[in-house]
Amino acid sequence: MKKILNNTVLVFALSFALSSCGGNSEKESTAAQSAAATVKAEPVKPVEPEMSNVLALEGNDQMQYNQTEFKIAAGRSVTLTLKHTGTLEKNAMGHNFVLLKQGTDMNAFAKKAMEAKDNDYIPKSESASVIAHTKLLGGGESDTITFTVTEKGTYDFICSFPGHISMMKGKLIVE
Ligand SMILES: [Cu+2]
Repeated sequence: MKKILNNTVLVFALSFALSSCGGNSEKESTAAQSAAATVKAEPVKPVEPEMSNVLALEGNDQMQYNQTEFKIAAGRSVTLTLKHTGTLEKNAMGHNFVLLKQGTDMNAFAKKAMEAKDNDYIPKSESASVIAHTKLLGGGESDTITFTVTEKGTYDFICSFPGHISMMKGKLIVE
């Protein structure tokens, strides 16, 4: 998106430069127009995550992840690093990454998680629903985990800190 904006700005700047220059011929302005048309006609590609086995995820003080979709290969070991880029403490704005098995009701899980403060909001009663999870992090902290998902499909990941699931959730696509 940023790149497209930059291109648009560049084209505007270019056509302005061409049209404002005194000896501007019709040919030049036509060229500028067709350049603008070319850029505008460029299809806006949907943001498709690339398949990777090294995943980087961030959480911030605004209760947001910076990514909501990852794509990985089935049966391949994956490393995920969660970084809390904010400054708020774990008690106020803690973040984690919890990858849930398919078929898990993530809202029910999150509800149970609220009662599991003593275990960093990973409810022991629901451990069978968890494929992998990071530590609960405060501002400036990070944690790296390694896991493998063998079955193809789409999996939910959430931050299980109380209330955060409303904003902090995403999909892990296993192909
Ligand atoms: Cu969180």
